[in-house]
Amino acid sequence: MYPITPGVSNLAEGVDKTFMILFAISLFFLIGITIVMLWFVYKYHKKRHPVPSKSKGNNTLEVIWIVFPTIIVLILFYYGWIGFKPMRDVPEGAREVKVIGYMWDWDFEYENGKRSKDLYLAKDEPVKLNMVSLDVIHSLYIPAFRVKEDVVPGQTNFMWFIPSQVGQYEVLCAEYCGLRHSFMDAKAYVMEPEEFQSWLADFDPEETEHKGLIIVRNNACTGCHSLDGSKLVGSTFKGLYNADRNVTEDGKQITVKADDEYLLESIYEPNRKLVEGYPANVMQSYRKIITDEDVMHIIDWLKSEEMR
Ligand SMILES: [Cu+2]
Repeated sequence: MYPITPGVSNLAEGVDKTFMILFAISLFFLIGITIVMLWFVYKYHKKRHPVPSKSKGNNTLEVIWIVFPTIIVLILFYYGWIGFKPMRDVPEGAREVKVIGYMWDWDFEYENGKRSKDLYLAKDEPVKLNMVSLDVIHSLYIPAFRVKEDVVPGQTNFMWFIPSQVGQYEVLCAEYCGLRHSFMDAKAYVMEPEEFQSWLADFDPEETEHKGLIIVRNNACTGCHSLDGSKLVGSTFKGLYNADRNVTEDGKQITVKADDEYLLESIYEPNRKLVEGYPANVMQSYRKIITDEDVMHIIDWLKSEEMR
């Protein structure tokens, strides 16, 4: 359940005003048309009007129903434009955050290289999100800020806003993107600027993660393969190295060891030896995407203490 929060960004007022005007006009016509319809059903019932009458047209009516709707759509356009225009005008000096969407998670990267799974923001500071997708079309949606923008592979989209209230808000994917689309959520934390600065500074670029893990994460492998032993769309990476695997190869069931050779093959030809309990043809070949050298880093990482 998402509580209905009031809009807490500089863009919220324009969006909410447009929505309310649209809603009010729709409600007016819903009620108006329903009443007239019910009245006509009563008034022109066959019992009271056994003989249909002829009508010859009515110029006054014609003019009214051309002019009125035109005025209404122009009003809608005006408020839509007034609400939309500021969304495209990014103020100078806005903090830039890179957003990486992939099946099925979000990564946020800040100017100093710090990365996070949730979005951290400073209150009253403009932020511009530069958004890319590693696979299919996603859509970054933060209802409380009244912002939503598609994240399209092969291009960088952006949105910007100024969060105006400290708090914790929902971040969602609003474009159906596959099996675990509904898991593609995160939080947006709006903090006081000083608090945000100390959060941002709490990061040691020297303290790098294992290269294999970085490759695995950058290729979005973790969308399907967990790091903690839980079963997702694919099997987990935890404890994988040298484990026995019950697989089907050419229709025959065999048991193999997840050694270097098997791991390399599974990345390049994932459907050749299919592990029991997992569907075929879900994973594509990474031959053209992950180099032999990168595979060696991944295997090295799978051998490491944290993954055994
Ligand atoms: Cu998505």
